[in-house]
Amino acid sequence: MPYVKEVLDYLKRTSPAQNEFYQAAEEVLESLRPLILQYPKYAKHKIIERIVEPERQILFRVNWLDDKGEIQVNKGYRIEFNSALGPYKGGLRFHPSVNAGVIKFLGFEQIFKNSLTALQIGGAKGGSDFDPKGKSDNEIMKFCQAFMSELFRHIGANTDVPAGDIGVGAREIGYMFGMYKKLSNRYEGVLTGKSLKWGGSLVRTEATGYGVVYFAKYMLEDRGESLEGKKCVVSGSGNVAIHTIEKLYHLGALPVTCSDSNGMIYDEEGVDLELLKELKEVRRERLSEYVKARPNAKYTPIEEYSHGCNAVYNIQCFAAFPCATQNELNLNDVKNLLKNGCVCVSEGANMPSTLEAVHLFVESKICYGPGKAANAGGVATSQLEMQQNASMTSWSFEEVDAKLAQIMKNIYLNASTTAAEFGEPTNLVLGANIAGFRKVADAMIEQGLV
Ligand code: NDP
Ligand code: 2IT
Repeated sequence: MPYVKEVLDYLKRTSPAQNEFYQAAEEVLESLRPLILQYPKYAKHKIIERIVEPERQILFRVNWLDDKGEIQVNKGYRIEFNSALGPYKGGLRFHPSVNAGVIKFLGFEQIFKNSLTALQIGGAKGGSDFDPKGKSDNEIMKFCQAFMSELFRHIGANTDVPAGDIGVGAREIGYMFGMYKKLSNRYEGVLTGKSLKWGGSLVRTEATGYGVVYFAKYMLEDRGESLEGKKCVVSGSGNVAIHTIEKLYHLGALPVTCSDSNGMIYDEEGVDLELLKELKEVRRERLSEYVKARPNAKYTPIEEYSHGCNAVYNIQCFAAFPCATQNELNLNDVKNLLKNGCVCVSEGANMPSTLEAVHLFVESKICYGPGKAANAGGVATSQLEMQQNASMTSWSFEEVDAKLAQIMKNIYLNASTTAAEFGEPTNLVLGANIAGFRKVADAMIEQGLV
């Protein structure tokens, strides 16, 4: 069927230089072939052509004063991709690699991820090329305020509800919420991932990482396996990686690695979670500092990785949890994982595997949970935060955690039964893409041409 190539050619022509977006679109479009062939209504209503085009893209200038009194200028983005299922929802990323193509791929993935949660949320993403590394607390505040001084007019509790992502955690959400409140004169659940002291939900901080591990647990249970006593590798050392490691310990597994953009730690006795939290959440230091407190652990700087490989995936393991960033795991890494006996991969990051890597994972028939299914626990718990804000109540940790576990189970069941319906029971890429798409597409048809 020519439509995948046609649509990709159209995207490349009309939205040039957005490689990450083409990659995300290609993966989804490939999966949708059997659905589109079987159900002519999607072609008739031109759902594919409509769904790859964001409903609205907001690009803006952010200027702010640094500590030296010098003017700094950054780019700001909010891409409101699809509102068929609810208010736009998705995180904000502050990282120097951010550009329109990165935000667009993230927003596109978010449409299907949010649909899989079965909650009422549309898909969006935003952020800036601002680099938080090395900035003072005052500079972070100034930037967040400047960013919100434009974004505030586009968002609202029933319109568009941003949250965190790379480089945006509770501190940044706090500064942005303060500015939104001042400018709009409204105290409302316009951002999620808020502090527990003023409207946040218990478990939101932990939710993405916990959800990634719940997803692995459900995939493995279906094959009579468990994580207990098993060696696991984790990449990244931010919010998602830390809480993936925490939940792995809860389930009796042994996480032995973590990484940042400069290198990786291999701690054979198990990553010291308290030390990692202290380094990353309190002291905000580089991972290389870890070995000063744990001399038995090994730090490998990125310059020493084997050519074309991520050293995290060279470590023998039962299960792998990529929790850093897009395209951190390539074909060589999959080959290394499979050679060393890895039988389960659950993605915490968004699109951490290259397209070739995804194909080999699927072909290998190991348990492979693609990001848009496996990391949906974060945004799902954000929606639970919205529910609590709207009803002016708050739920206990146990209550939210139980809801999160149930949502992850339902996402796994939905993806796996949909995969089976289309004749490939172990292919959760196919299952997640079709299940996520179908709900949005049907809503778009029912809501008419708007
Ligand atoms: P954090 O900012 O807390 O941590 C990011 C981690 O990834 C850091 O260890 C960082 O290392 C590393 N990293 C970032 N960019 C690169 C890069 N270019 N190369 C190598 N390492 C890199 O972010 P999160 O933990 O929140 O996000 C991690 C991933 O999870 C992202 O893909 C995000 O989109 C995804 N995600 C996050 C959710 C959430 O709720 N926070 C929900 C669902 C998905 P360094 O410090 O050196 O930059
Ligand atoms: O990629 C993601 O799902 C997130 N960064 C979380 C989004 C959210 O709105 O909680």
